[in-house]
Amino acid sequence: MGLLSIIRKIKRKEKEMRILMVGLDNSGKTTIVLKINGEDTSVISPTLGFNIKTITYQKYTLNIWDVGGQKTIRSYWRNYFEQTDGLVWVVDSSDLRRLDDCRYELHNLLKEERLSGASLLIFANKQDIQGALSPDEIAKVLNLEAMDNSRHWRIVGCSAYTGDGLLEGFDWLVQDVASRIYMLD
Ligand code: G3D
Repeated sequence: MGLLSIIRKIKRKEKEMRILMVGLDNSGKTTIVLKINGEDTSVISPTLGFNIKTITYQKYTLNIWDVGGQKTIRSYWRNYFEQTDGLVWVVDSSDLRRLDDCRYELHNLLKEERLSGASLLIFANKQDIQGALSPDEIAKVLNLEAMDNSRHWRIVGCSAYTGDGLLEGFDWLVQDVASRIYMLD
């Protein structure tokens, strides 16, 4: 039995998924994880290293890795790629100045071989802020249509403040990952 089959078997038993949350700093990654887990989002400090949160979502255990996005630590993202089932790329849709940077970092990340099989959810976050770009506009600016055809991806507008869109996004991601590693059970 190959290593991949063994990993699949263990995961199937535990119904675990490994989710990597990335994006530029300040995009709202930590707030999203707290909100989805029903925790207080009023006091948040920037993620300097990484946080791991294990949450139960539907019938799955999600191990969510929330990795800091400051420019100086982006080169360390690659240390977290191994065995990633789902990738969540969080965008601050109101930070128009940094969208070029955001597009560059996303496409750079997607070149990574070890992430080639991961389902990709893009959260167009901070939709509650006036002037924020819509998910369609974000998709255009980030040039998402240029992505590899084999990639499973979706963009969902959300607000980590109000919680709007978070379940829609995670539902899609978990179902998409499950359809690959648990054969749709
Ligand atoms: P990060 O983990 O990606 O670095 P954080 O981002 O979760 O630390 O969030 C960065 C800042 O954005 C925080 O504000 C947080 O409250 C705010 N934020 C996150 N999501 C939303 C959202 O959906 N809407 C709005 N309006 N703000 C959001 P502070 O003031 O603590 O820096």
